[in-house]
Amino acid sequence: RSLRAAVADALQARSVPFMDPRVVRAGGTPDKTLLRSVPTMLLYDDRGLDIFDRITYIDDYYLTAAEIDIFRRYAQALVRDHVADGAVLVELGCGAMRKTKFVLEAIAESGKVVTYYAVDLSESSLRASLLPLTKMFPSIRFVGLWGTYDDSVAWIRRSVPADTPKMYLWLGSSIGNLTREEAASFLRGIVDGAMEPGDLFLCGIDRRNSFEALSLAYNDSHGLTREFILNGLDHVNAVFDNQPVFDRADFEYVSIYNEVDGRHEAYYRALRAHTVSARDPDFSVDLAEGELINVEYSYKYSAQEVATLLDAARLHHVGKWTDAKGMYDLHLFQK
Ligand code: AVI
Repeated sequence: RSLRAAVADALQARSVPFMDPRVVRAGGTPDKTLLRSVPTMLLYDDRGLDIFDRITYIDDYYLTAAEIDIFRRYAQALVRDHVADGAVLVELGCGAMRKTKFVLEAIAESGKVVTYYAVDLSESSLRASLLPLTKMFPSIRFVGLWGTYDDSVAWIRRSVPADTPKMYLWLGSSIGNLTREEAASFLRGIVDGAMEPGDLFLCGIDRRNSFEALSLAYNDSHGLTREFILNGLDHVNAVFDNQPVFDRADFEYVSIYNEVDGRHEAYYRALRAHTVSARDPDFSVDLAEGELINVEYSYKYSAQEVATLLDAARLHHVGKWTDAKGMYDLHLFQK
C-alpha cells in the first residue's frame, strides 16, 4: 500500500530536473524541465533481482568483474591488515554474495574468529546465499539480518557490544543509486549511530569512466539492462493488482550518461500520448508523446567527490584498491 502511494505521488509530481545531454555536450545551455518519476525500488521484484544478477555476469557491465578482480588480488591483504580477531563484519544489501566469498576465504585461512552479518531485503535470497556458506566456512559465524539498512543499523547498535571491532561492507557501487547528498547522510547516520572510533567501512565505488564505457554498461549489447528497467513497469502493474497501469508496448528504455553530473540516468519514454491511471490511491496522469519518466540514477565518483563524501560523513580514508583496468575502486574508510 505504501509502495502504491509512492508510485502515485512520484508519477503525479513533476519534480525531477532534467537537462538534455545532447545540448550540454554541444556546449549549449538547455532548458531545465521537470520530469515525473517512479521509485527505483520498483526495479527489484523477484524477476528484477534475477535479471540484475544476470547483468553482473556480462562484460559490458564491467562493475562486478572489476570488484571481483580487486577481491581476488587483495582480499588476503585486506583481511591480514584490517580485519581484527573477534571482529564483526556487516554486509549491507548482500545479494548473491559472489564477491564476499573471497573475503570469507581469506578470513577462514587467517584463522581469525569473525561473525558475519548479512543484511538483505529478500528473506529467500538471504537463506539461499547463507546456507552454502555456513557449510563452506564452518569457522565463521553467519547471521542473516532480514530487513532494511536502517533496521540492521538499529539492530547492530542494540546487539553488538561497542568494543567489538566492526567493519561494514557496502559493495557493488550500490552507493551510486543514492544522490551524493543522500549517500553522505546515510553514511553519517551509520557513523553516528552504529560505529565507534576505529571501526571501518569498506565501500565499492564506480568511477567517472568514459562516456562510451558507461553508455555500454547501462545499455548492454544483450539487452539485459533494457529488460531490467522495463520490468519495472510490469512490477508497477503487479503492485496495483494488475489493474493495469502501464502497457509496456507504449514505452521504450532511454539510457543517458550525464557527464556533467557524473551519473547514469534511466528513463521510460512514452511512445505515444496517452493517459495512465489507477485506483486506490486514485490517479490519472496524461503523458505526452516522448515524455520521460525517471526510474534510476547511478552516480559515479571522482577522487574529489569521494573526498567530499567523506568530509560530510565524518570518515577518514585509510585505503584504496583498484581493478587492473583502473575503472573501479574499493575504498576503506574509518571513523
Ligand atoms: C545495483 N546498482 C548498483 C546497479 C547500478 O549500476 O546502478 C543497478 C543497475 N542499473 C542498471 N544496471 C544495473
